[in-house]
Amino acid sequence: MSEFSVRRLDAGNPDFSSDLDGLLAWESVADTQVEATVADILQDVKTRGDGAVIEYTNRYDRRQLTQATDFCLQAEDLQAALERIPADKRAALESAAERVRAYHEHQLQSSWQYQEADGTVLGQQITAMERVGIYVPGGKASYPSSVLMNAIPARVAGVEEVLMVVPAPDNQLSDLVLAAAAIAGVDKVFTIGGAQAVAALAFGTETIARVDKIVGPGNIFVASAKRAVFGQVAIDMIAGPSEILVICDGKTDPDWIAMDLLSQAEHDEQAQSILLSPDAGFLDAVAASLQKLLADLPREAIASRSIAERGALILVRDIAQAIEVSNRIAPEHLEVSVDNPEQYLPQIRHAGAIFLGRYTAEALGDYCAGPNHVLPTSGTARFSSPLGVYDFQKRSSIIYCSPEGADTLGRVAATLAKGEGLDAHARSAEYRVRNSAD
Ligand code: HSO
Ligand code: ZN
Repeated sequence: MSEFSVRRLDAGNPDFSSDLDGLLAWESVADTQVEATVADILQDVKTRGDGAVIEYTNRYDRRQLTQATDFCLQAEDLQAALERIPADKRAALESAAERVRAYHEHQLQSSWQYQEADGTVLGQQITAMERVGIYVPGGKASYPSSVLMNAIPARVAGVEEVLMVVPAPDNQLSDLVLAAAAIAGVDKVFTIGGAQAVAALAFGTETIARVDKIVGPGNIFVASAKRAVFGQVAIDMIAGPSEILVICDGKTDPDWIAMDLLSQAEHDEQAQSILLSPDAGFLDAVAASLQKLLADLPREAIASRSIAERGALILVRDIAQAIEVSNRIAPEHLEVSVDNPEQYLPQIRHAGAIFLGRYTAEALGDYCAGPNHVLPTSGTARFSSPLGVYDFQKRSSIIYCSPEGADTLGRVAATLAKGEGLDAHARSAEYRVRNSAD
């Protein structure tokens, strides 16, 4: 077992504010070398299409593709994967998908309009994007649950075509990922990844139709490519490492809380797990539980590094102070493991997802509670929200002027247009004003 240690902080300490800054500091990797490589790949795919995609895929993923059809999976391939996976896994995926779909149906926005006294109608029309692309990483971060979380909101929004790209390094593909794609209703799957896949989705190739939005996590090349194509297409957030912050009054089983912290720590060494409690004895108990439980985790090496490097157990005065600290951190996941947790909701301002009560393990939200697990990280919950149906819908304004409305509004618009020195605007409005010759 590797050396165990976890940082202890005290919110009552005068240096706490700078301690917290140190704890939260995280460099989102922006590497100019990577950016230059990505720029070349993007340009190459933009000009040479499928040929470039095939070359990069053969080089980086050690494939032997000779033509574009070699990276296209057929509906039968997805169906076959669904039939190959064990029955219990299939049932669990289907039940998670059903719950995620039901939850997201509540997010559907609808068009609205209202009529003014003179007959003018104003409104907003909601439409879905036509085609979106989901990036699914290969290898160790290839999560079937993420396929559901990205594809289902797009489907619920009414997106016509949902494409998915997933690299198959050394021809390895996860059956669970393909089965999840089948269950979520993904239309087409291409077994490509990296910046070349992002480029193909953003610009289109002979085989891959250009999408309107690219969502889903990826490595530094993928993140850098998504940043670079933003504007050409929409993208979701650039996700940082996973985070959990637990507020506990000290009355939950310390093993439960320790395992909740470890559940995010096991994602990667840079993941961040923080516990806030007013009970110093409880912090000691959780530290002991962490040490005991880590020893038996298959991903012990990753989880213990994450806890040692980025974890913290923080003593607070009371739950109110815990919430203040949590608002400052704006965590991706916040567990409130106390009695009557709902009473604290009005004070919680910044968190990607809030898990209320001792029984609500964050892991349930990762898989099957219903809400999305694609959440704002690294403090971005201050200004952004979970991935949702609204990310695949857009709004158009509707204006219908009655003759009376055109008369009233025309006078206002013409006055403002003249003030801006824009005479065609003024005259265009005045044409529709009654007695405009007067
Ligand atoms: N906790 C991750 C999502 C996930 N967990 C996928 C397990 N699988 C998002 O922060
Ligand atoms: Zn997770």
